[in-house]
Amino acid sequence: MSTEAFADPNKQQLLALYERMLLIRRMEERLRADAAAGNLPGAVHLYIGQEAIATGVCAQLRETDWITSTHRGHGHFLAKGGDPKAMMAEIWGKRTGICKGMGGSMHVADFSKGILGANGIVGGGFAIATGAALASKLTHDERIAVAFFGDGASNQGVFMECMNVSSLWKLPLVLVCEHNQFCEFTPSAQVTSGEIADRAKAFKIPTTVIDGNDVAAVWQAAAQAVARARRGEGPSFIEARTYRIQGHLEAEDLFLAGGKYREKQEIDEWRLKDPLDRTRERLLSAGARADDLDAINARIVRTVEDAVKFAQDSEAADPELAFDLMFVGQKA
Ligand SMILES: Cc1ncc(C[n+]2csc(CCOP(=O)(O)OP(=O)(O)O)c2C)c(N)n1
Repeated sequence: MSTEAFADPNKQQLLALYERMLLIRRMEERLRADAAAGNLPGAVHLYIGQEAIATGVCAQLRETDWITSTHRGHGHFLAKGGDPKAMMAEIWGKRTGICKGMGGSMHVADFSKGILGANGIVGGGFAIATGAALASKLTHDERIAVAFFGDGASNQGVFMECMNVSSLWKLPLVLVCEHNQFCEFTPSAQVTSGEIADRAKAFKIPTTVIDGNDVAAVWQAAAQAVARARRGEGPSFIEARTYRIQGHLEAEDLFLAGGKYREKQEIDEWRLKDPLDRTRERLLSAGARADDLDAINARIVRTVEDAVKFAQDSEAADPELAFDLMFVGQKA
């Protein structure tokens, strides 16, 4: 990308980033526990270890900007300002959920916050974000669109189509590839040829490859890409290198049936690069007090407990609603 200089987040900004990452982490740790206990009605794909990416990017967005997400979408939803209670209730399959409990983990969405949805279709967000960016260009409303996607999704053909038109038409789009090293139970190197950034370069889209576990690096790269999109100069591509700490989905052991696709040692090595620990260290070096950081954590823990209680106390989703929500006017 360009060499335009963007400042590092200051201490206040870093604190806000840390708090948002903590929210995502603590929400998901609770989901992990509830998945293991068999309390959740569906599968959850956790974002643990990747929090810096959604957080750093969404911190550069306005509430009116659009994002599209993936099957691993809780982090994007929360980073863009989605309500923790409504998300938790959705995952628990409750009427008070953000989609009335009809979508579950892979469909958390809130159009009022620009969250166009998590998506169970790998690569399903590309065309939605490109369409949103086209709409924004046609209506001159200054909104930009961000598509979050995995390295696996970059092998979908629609990725090329969306890069082609967004570059040609200079759409206000930011493509954020979260390279977490795996595509389900297969290491990326076995399914993805060459460098993903080279695919974007072929369409004359500016690219940058960054450490996705460094929230300040993500924040800066996003600032640059967002500024370019708002200037009407077209799309940018960010590849954020990271690592999926949890399984592809909780309970993956059942799928693997004793099989193995990575070594524990590799996971432990990446734990040492934990984005939250690194941000905490950075804050302490910048003069933050450990007590204050612990107080933020305590506040977040209460937020998560409230969200879980709200979900548990809510009524189960109403299957009858499927007729109204999916087949408008078709009710028998
Ligand atoms: C169109 C489509 N093909 C295949 C799948 C099955 N599937 C679900 S997740 C996944 C891997 C996606 O990998 P990546 O995009 O890197 O995201 P990650 O899971 O690593 O976050 C696959 C192949 C799907 N959901 N949709």
